[in-house]
Amino acid sequence: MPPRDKGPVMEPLVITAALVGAETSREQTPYVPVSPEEIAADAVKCAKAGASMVHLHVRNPDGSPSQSPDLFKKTVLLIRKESDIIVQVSTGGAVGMGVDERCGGLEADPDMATLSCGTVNFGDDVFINSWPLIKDIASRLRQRNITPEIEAFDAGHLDTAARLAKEGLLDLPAHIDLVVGVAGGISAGERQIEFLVGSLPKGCTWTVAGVGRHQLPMAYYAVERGGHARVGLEDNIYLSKGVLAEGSSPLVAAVAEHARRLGRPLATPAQARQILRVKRGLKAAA
Ligand code: KMH
Ligand code: ZN
Repeated sequence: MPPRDKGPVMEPLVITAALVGAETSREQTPYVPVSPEEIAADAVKCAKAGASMVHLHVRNPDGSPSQSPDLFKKTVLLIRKESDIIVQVSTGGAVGMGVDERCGGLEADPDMATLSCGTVNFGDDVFINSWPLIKDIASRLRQRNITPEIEAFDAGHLDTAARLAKEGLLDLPAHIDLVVGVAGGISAGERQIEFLVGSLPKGCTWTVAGVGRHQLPMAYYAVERGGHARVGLEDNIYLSKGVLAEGSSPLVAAVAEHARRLGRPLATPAQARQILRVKRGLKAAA
């Protein structure tokens, strides 16, 4: 997609690399990292390519999804030895996990964690986020002083975030990830993004995570609109039609290149902490 005309000066771009996920398999792509060492190495490559945040899941040695506190701790430690990139853990985990298991990554003392704000059909499955479960995870994040990233898979999830704030469980403005293109959630398109952005609680920052073939076009659109972008093998395994991305860093590099063409600077991890209102400062390398 060709870059659009340069607009006004925009704030530095935060690129999030979603490295692993719970669903992407080695059968689909040999490039999905599995061990803590592989995940950390990919995180460092993504940081070098221009990402200022990683969104993390972990895997058992056989490749199946895990939310093991020990695997998260090991992975986060390895990343922090090499990089000051923001570490955001998933509290979504995999479909079917209970809330305690989903919150396993919080034991690794991350900078941020996701907070999904509604139930959504997820392909053939259902990703369940009842109101009591959302409140439970929000309370756990608050107790641990971990900054949430709201995950909105559909428009009503933004209303749920506002309701959380009303009940004192979420500070606004917050950072919100607009996930578009999940089969069962809001579809991927510029019109959909415009509606979601127009529906955000006042002052919220936003990222777009496009799923599948929509990933790069939606990321480019977000860059042009002054939002932020999430890419990586969790959501999409292809760099272009039929060409597998060799890890998440080529996808990060594509978004970074698009920003460069538009004259939009990339956020450093320190700038990203400011932009996303991350409560915790830089972690000392272990
Ligand atoms: N794996 C999905 C069911 C998150 O990380 O917070 C949920 C997910 C969301 O990936
Ligand atoms: Zn995730």
